[in-house]
Amino acid sequence: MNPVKLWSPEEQKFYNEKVWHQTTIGDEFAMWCERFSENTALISGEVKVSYRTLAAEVAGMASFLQERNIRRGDCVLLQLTNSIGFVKVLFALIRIGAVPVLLLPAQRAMDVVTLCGKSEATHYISTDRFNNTDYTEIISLLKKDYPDTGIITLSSEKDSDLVLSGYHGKQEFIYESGSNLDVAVLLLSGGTTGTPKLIPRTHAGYSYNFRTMAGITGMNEKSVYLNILPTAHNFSLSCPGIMGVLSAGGTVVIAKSGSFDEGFELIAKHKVTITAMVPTLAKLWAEAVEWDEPDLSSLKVLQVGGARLEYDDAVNMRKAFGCKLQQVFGTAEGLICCTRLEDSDETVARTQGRPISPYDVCRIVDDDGNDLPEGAVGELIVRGPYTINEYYMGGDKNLSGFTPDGFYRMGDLVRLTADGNYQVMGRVKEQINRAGEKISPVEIENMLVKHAAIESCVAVPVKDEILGERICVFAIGEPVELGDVRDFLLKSGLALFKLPDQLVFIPAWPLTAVGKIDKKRLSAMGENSD
Ligand code: OOB
Repeated sequence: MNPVKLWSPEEQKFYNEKVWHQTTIGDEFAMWCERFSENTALISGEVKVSYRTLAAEVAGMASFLQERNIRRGDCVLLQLTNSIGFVKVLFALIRIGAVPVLLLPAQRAMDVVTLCGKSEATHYISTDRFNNTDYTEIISLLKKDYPDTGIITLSSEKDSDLVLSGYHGKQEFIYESGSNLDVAVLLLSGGTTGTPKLIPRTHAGYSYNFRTMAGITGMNEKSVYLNILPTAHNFSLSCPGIMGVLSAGGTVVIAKSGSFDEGFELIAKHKVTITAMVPTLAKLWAEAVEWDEPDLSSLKVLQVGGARLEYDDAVNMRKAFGCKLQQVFGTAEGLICCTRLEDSDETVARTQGRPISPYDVCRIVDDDGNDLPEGAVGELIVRGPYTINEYYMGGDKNLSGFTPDGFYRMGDLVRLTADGNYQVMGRVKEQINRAGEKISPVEIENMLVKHAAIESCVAVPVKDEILGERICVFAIGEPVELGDVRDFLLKSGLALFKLPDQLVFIPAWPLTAVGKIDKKRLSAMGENSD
């Protein structure tokens, strides 16, 4: 792994004294397992794993991975569906001091190959097949471009949980603790251009993140967290997510799908106390509550975040779920804001909350980087003890993504309310937020102009009742069907969730006063031509 730009020596000294633990997440994991050894750590289907068993299985897995030549500092691509296997491999890698690159299950070959190159990954760990993704295709492409990358495949047998085929760690794994400023995981950015960027989260910063969120959401040994969103996403991994819940000795129940049928059953059966969803999913579940009448009495906290939550939806959700609602406005790059459990219903429904740390330095600035007066709408920029200072191997993304004085540009337009909470008003960055999935228009456009019938095209977000925003492509050229375009993009390697939902052919581009393509206008046209 290459070096990563960290905080200034003064900041490091201050954070080390006031904020951070001096341990690695690997050390901490071992401590949780010892402290909570008899508690149930994970549940998936009929399988229950105690902390004691988890520690032993992670050690076995770590030994196996070491036998496969994975070493401290190696970057390892990890592309697994939510499962006990995922959690085991994740902590095994972290225990070794290797750095998991957390790919989403839906990531296609093109992204995987590019990220393999960027991270100089030594290994790729995945499963054989899941839903519509054939991982063998990804593997054969990887082998072609990076023949030296080791491939480890987990098979998905046994109640669809992931069991490693041929997995047997023969000897005890060799453990040596690292520095709290080593990189613990590489997360993927929501991404505004093409391939996602790599986000280097250090042990110190990342554990501070999940520990603080665990405190704010009141996690303890009795907490039962239902994991629905992809485990590889920052929300479900550390806000408090799996890591925060395990750090408190609680239980993580792993759902196999996002369906409310399964979810309601799991909540009732395992007395789930907290779960996290994107707004679209929470809305769907809230509607289902009305006619399904599930037993949700154990539920204390419903976290909703990742995309804009409308006021009315927030009100309905709280009623339907009959528990506290918490809005979470965060980013994989660091900063997490959220409403607090003791906030009034009005604050929770109207705002996206406030930073989780007193040491987060947030500013709202105009286009020229000047601070704006209170109450004004501007871009949110931030630095602090768990926000990154650069992307890993970021190149010029490190210039555009951060201010010269080291603040991360969130790319969101926000305003601060009189009671000190943020409201997300819109975006500076070009990005489509489709049900919480962040999609770069440029990526779709670059691929689609290669289609024989399309001369030029622009992808824009269009307001959508179900998805929040849907992907609408405007094109100039010979009209073809949406299905044709989707097939073409899929064959070109675009991820399923990035496929356009709507296609509109127009004779000429609407332009702004300065002659740029008027994307706001296009978004409005997309709404009307549906
Ligand atoms: C979460 O992280 P990312 O990295 O996938 O996306 C971050 C972006 C934010 O910059 C913002 O544009 C949008 O997603 N966003 C929201 C939001 N939460 C995130 N926009 C409006 N309201 C919200 N509540 O999405 C993420 C990471 C950790 C926890 C929760 C979400």
